[in-house]
Amino acid sequence: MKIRSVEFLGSVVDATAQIPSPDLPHVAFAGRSNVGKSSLINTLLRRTKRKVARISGTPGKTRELNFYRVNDQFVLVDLPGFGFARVPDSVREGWKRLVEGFLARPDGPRAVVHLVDVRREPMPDDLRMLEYLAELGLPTLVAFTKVDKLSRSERSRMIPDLTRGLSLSEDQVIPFSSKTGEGRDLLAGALLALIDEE
Ligand SMILES: Nc1nc2c(ncn2[C@@H]2O[C@H](COP(=O)(O)OP(=O)(O)O)[C@@H](O)[C@H]2O)c(=O)[nH]1
Ligand SMILES: [Mg+2]
Repeated sequence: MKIRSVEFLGSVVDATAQIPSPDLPHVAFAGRSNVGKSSLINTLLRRTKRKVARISGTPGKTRELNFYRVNDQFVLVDLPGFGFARVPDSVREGWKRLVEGFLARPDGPRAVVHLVDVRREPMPDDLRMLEYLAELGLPTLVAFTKVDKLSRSERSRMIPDLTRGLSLSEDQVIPFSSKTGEGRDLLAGALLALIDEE
């Protein structure tokens, strides 16, 4: 995937709001806060200088869906991260309504990329999200982020363990590093294949 253009289309704070560019396929990116989502998006879109997604300014601050048109080919939807300690139930509920409502829309995303930090125990929220996506029948790729932090032996043990633990198939899983660029082309290719399938 050669990136020719990335255009910010706007934000949405309500799952029933009109979504931008509904004519193009949408792909949503999800994961707990600090998982490396902004970094992955910037690596995927090759934004090293002009970043599209802000990297960890105030984690957990964003409660909105952000839409970016890529190449007039698809719309990347950056979902708000979840899993902050000690947020009030009302905040969690708001997040759930926004994200789950958007995912379930008939004109919602065609596919989802869910991010999991390869070194961390998946959170209950990760499991719930993957279950929800399976229920909706939404094609899902899972990026295991920050693989540069693993030694070779940790890698060969932890990646299969995590894949099994999350009941994923091997071809859904993409080891990824924003630091080394590992997984970037694989993710781009898998994502385009999912979009083209439909
Ligand atoms: N070593 C390493 N650190 C990363 C990687 N991706 C993100 N980080 C770091 O993890 C932190 C959170 O990254 P960010 O992209 O803001 O995560 P977000 O909250 O999910 O958007 C930052 O300190 C990043 O520098 C990676 O692939 N490798
Ligand atoms: Mg971020």
